[in-house]
Amino acid sequence: MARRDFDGWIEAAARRLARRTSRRGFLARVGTTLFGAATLPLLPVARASAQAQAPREPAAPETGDATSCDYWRHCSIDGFLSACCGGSATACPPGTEMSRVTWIGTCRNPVDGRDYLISYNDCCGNSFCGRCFCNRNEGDRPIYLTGKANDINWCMGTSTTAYSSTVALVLGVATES
Ligand code: ABN
Repeated sequence: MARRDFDGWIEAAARRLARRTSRRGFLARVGTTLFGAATLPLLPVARASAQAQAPREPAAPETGDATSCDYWRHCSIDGFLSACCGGSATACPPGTEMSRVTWIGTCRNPVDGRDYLISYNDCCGNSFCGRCFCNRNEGDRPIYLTGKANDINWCMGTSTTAYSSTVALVLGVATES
C-alpha cells in the first residue's frame, strides 16, 4: 500500500470514528468504567474472601485476655495462640490461612455461665508462631479417636499444611451436655 493510500485510509477511519462517537458519550463511558472499578470491592466475592479470615460470630458476652491460656475460650485448645502472633482470638496472623476442618470444644463462659461450642481453627502458613503455647484439654480424647482429639494438625485442604497457630471461634450456645 502506497504511503498516500495509507494516509487516506487512516484519515477515513478517523472520520468514521469521529462521526460515530461524541465527547459526551466518551465521558459517560469513562465515568461508567471508573464507577464500576470503585464498586468492585463491594461485591459479595470480596466479602466472602474477607470472611475466611474473620468469620462473623454469634454474640457471646466477653471477658478476659485472648493472649492468655486461661482465657475462657481456650478450655480445650492445643496450640500456639493466634493473638500472640499478630492475629486475635478470631483472626489468623497476617499471611496465614484459616483451616476449614477444625476441632470443636465446649467451654463455659464465666460471664453468663452458659456453655458455648468453640471451634479451634488452625492458622496455616510458613510463619511458624512459637509463642504462647497453650495445652488445655477439656473433652479431649486419645489420638486414636481422631475426631475427638485436639492433638492434630488441622491444616488440611489449605494451600499449605504448615501449622502456625490457632484461633478460638464461638459457634453458638451448646444446648446439650
Ligand atoms: N491443632 C494444633 C496442632 C497442630 C499441630 C500438631 C498438633 C496440634
